[in-house]
Amino acid sequence: MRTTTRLRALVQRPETVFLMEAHDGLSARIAAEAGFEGLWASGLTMSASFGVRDNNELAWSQVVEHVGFMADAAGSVPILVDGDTGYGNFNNMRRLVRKLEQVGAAGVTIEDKLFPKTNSFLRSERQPLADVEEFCGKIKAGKDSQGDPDFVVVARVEALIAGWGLAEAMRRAEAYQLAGADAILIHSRQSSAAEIFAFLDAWAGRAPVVLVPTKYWRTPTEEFRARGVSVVVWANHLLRAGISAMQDTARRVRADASLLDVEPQVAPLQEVFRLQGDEELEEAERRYLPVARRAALSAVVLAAGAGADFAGLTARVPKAMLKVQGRPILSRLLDDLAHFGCRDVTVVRGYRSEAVEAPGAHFVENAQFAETGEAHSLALAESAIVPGALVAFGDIVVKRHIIQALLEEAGDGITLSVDSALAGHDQPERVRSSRPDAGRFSFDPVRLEAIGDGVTPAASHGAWIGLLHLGADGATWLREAIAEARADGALATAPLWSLLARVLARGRPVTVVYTRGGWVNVNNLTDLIDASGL
Ligand code: SPV
Ligand code: MG
Repeated sequence: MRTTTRLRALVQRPETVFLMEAHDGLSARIAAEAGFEGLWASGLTMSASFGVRDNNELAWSQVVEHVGFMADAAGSVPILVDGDTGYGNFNNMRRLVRKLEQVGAAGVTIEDKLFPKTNSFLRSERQPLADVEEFCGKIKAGKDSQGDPDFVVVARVEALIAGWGLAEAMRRAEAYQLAGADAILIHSRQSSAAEIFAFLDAWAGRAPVVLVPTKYWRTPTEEFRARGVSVVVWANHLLRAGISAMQDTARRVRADASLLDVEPQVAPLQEVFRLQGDEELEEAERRYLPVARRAALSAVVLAAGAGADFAGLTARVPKAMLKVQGRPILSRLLDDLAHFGCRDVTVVRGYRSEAVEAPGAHFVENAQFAETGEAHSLALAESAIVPGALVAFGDIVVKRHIIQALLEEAGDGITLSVDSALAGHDQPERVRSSRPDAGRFSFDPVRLEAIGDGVTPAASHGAWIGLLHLGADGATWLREAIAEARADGALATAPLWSLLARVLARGRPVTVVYTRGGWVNVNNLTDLIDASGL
């Protein structure tokens, strides 16, 4: 149902409806969540929330734009907009109605004062009233320009506010009803509802009546219901509640120079995100974003090994800390990962662990690095095997385009970077896949068919470079493989590729992304020199 149709039904039904004031998208959502059937976009509180006066200091177009945010936030809950005097003559009113409809407002109230208006509770007797005939023309113009037949136009009578008395209020209300107003808002600044009730008695239900009991707030709500009042507007209470809470919080934080006392009292940040609708965005990201960018990127880097062939260079540091072009291999790798948004890094260290530095990383210690292998190191970091995690050897130097290509292809499963330049070579991480690297783009994913000892060097299509991405399923599959290897006693000394072979053996699809060179696995001095050339 359209919000206009909803508001019209609320105004026309016999029971009283209560509209809650809102002044921005957040308060609109809060009021809608509280269960209000309709909202009042108050001129006073919208102005106040901008820090300006209720004297048309906000331009009409700013109000319209602002109401658009409120309508988005309120969803199916209709908004009656306080349109002040219509911001000019009949012509301005026409444009106001058309624009309010476009941003999703369900109705507008205009008051019979002069532009620029003053709030009804300020210098009330001095407030000039509009000429009745001119104001009737404005109502007609508004009704004639609405595109949606259910859009509601409320005419607000300010005769009691300005001290003109009941007879004048009646004369105006009758004229406005005849001009086509859908309802009459009769306003009062008295602390008792006596003059409002006198009006209601005289009016005798000729058209729906809207009340704003800001000043006669003591009146029991039952009295409004009993008199058949159509709409009661709680016109400014969310803003005022916010002012009190903000003043109190500001004073306390200022006095304490600390958040200790305040933090438990204020809405949790999580509540802010919820009200902003973050959950919907997360859901949309699952539908529309490439997989690799959905989950926050994290990494597990295996850097426990000593590295043998370095002519004494690794006497005090593990090979991941050897420098390539002046920077440790590990630092380079972490910088490259950070470039792609990876901030959450777990480094498994073992040999000379005190020499492994990686600012911001979590460390996991593999004290048995000498007797264990890669799979054991990875298993120690099992809690970091999560969707969106990259797993990397700590001794690889890669060009960034390799990481980029991997992330672009990454799916829900497991995706590996494979160097096709090593096809036919006798590499430990040799790979056979569903097709060799044809060097051209293809829509068909390349599937891993076998890895490691299961592939003869001659039959290999390349070698895995020691970098992989885990999607939501992939993280589960890798943990399953670790559990299986642990159960059959193979985990301690197993190479990482053997876990991937286990994943394959369970029939899980593993995707290959080809690269040609552009990386070095640093295993000896020659590799170190090669890596400097990248
Ligand atoms: C408003 O909320 O802006 C109103 C009601 O118009 S009153 O402030 O009482 O005039
Ligand atoms: Mg107002």
